[in-house]
Amino acid sequence: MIESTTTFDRSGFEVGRILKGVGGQYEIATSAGATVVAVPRGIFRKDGIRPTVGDKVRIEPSGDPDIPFVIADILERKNLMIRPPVANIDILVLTFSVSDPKPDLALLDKLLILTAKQKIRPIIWLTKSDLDPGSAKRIGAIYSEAGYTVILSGRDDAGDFERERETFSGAVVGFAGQSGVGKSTLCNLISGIEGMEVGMISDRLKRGKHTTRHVELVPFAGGYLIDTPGFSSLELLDIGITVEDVPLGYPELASVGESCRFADCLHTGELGCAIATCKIDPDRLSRYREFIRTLQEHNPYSGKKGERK
Ligand SMILES: Nc1nc2c(ncn2[C@@H]2O[C@H](COP(=O)(O)OP(=O)(O)OP(=O)(O)O)[C@@H](O)[C@H]2O)c(=O)[nH]1
Ligand SMILES: [Mg+2]
Ligand SMILES: [Zn+2]
Repeated sequence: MIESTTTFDRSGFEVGRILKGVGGQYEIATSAGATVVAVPRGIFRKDGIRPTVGDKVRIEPSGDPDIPFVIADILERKNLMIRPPVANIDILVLTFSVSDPKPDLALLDKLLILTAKQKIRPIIWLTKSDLDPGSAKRIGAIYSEAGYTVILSGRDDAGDFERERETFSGAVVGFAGQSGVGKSTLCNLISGIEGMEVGMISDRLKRGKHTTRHVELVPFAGGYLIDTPGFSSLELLDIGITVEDVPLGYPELASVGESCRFADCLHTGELGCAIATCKIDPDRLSRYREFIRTLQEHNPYSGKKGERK
């Protein structure tokens, strides 16, 4: 149950940001500095619009002493993530453990495509490097050479975070990744507040128990950290990614296109393709081709222009 701590009684609208939602009620930090509880106005449900954590909203008094405010309006969103369900993110920390659980690099590559499409800055954070320092270095190098910001950390050691501390300041920073990788641990470590529940790793299954059950914003350095529940699969088709979007997640492919015979070459076997001259990790390239193939199977007419010429 969310407690209302409101003290302001202004009439008219107030703007705020949704910090969390439980059972159809939303906790909102207002620009006036109060934290209030509000329910959406009935009309949202009719329109199929759901207030989402991170939303900037306009609220007004409801007249009901139990829940004193209603959400009257949702302001235009900069972006909307479905998994985790969060609006208006500046940075998404793609959190992967080098071991326990084993990193799913296809999931990482899919999230890199998604963040590029949504214009969210990705930061790759590899946790548990204490369990396998060699793999941490190897995976970290693949992605930093591709052009991404990579942070390595270990148990009770924020690792490279200090180097990137300024990047986090004033930003709305979400954490996404498989269950048990250490997202809640990182939120606690960075904020210095033991606010997030951290799961126990089951010895038998070597998997994290699904401890974080809802999305929540934690104020940090003038912005917010957003802890989210873990997830294990993401289908590109389900999140609206098309064949043309896939290359967005591969900055290392950006310049090779100029050397390919066709300007819109997808590097999947087209005539005159210059992919052999590109310095890309072979596993990343084969996952890229697999994504293109899967999406083309669902829409055979997309992304084949180069072959038809
Ligand atoms: N060895 C080691 N263990 C870690 C590290 N970071 C987190 N852990 C442990 O991993 C387990 C899972 O951590 P959580 O922070 O709950 O993971 P989560 O990503 O929030 O998991 P969900 O909420 O289920 O999505 C806990 O037992 C942590 O103590 C690390 O860098 N090294
Ligand atoms: Mg968690
Ligand atoms: Zn090519």
